[in-house]
Amino acid sequence: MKRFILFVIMCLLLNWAAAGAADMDTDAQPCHEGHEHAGHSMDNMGAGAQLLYNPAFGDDIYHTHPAGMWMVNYKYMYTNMSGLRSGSNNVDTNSVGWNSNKPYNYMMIPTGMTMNMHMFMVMYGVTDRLTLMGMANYQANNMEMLMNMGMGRPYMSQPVMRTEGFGDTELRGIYKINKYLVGSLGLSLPTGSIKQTAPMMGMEFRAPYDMQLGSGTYDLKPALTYNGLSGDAKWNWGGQAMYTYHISKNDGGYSLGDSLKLTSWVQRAFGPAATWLRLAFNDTGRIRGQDSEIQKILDPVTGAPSPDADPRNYGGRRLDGLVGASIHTGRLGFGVEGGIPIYQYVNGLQLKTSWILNAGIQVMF
Ligand SMILES: [Cu+2]
Repeated sequence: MKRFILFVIMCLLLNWAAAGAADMDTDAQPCHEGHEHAGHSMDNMGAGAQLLYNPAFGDDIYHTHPAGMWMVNYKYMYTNMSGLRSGSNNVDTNSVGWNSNKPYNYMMIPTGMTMNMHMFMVMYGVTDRLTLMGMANYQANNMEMLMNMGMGRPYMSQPVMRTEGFGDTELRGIYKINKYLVGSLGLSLPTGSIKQTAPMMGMEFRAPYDMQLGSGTYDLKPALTYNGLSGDAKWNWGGQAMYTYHISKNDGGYSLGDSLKLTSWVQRAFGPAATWLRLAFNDTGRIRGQDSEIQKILDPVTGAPSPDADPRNYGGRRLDGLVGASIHTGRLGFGVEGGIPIYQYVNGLQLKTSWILNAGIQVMF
């Protein structure tokens, strides 16, 4: 609830920023008329004008297209997690072990994880104000773990736990409210599996929540985006607030925590290239409910207790700083963006994010 209230407040702020920008607008910018969005102006905007690319190779920055225009985008998103954290403190592997009076009592100790996501997105401008978007993704997750059986026994490395497959599918309607503001509503369909399995200690379990591929629920994802462009079209800046609401519990008996995502950026164009700085903040709640199959991992006798099988070890807040660059040739654009967390707070005991990389290619026609 507090996240949703914060989402509403951020929307009011974005609205206020847009109203302020409209007030400062002079009538001396005729070249901007008819351009739906800086990131998608395909024609030259006259002397000194630049084609600006959306910093959409990282988080999606929602925008509209002119009627009849298509955009197809492929994006690769990589997340590298390494080491454990509790709250905002790092936790040494030696503080986690089984029945040996360590601060954290677990047999399985995650030490690192990589997430590879391939995203495919299609957009189409139905009218000059309304754009529809569809997005699918394919993911591959790998987790490295140590095992500790206590009683002074050593930490033993375990085979990498892997899951792979299609994730959830998103459909989104995007509406251009005015020159600066875009409102949108996404519906996420539960196409990603929540029943991936993984072997641990020679037994087959349903894999922990973070190794599953989807939310298992229909999710509503409203967003509001503010986008500004300087008079010479060289500078582009903006902000976006998005909320994810999991409508119900899934077949497994739980729902992932609702989340608030805020991002803001400043971008500068240099001829056919552009470079940007971006901040991205994410606040996600704990998992509500539990999956009785995943819960079996926590059984001290027949399981392999691992922190990520406990729904209390989910959610938290993270602020990332990112830098990116893009280049375009005609209808084709390429972009890459890298980032590291500036601030990271996790509920309970979790792996921490160490760096992220996004790279994409998009074509408009
Ligand atoms: Cu687009």
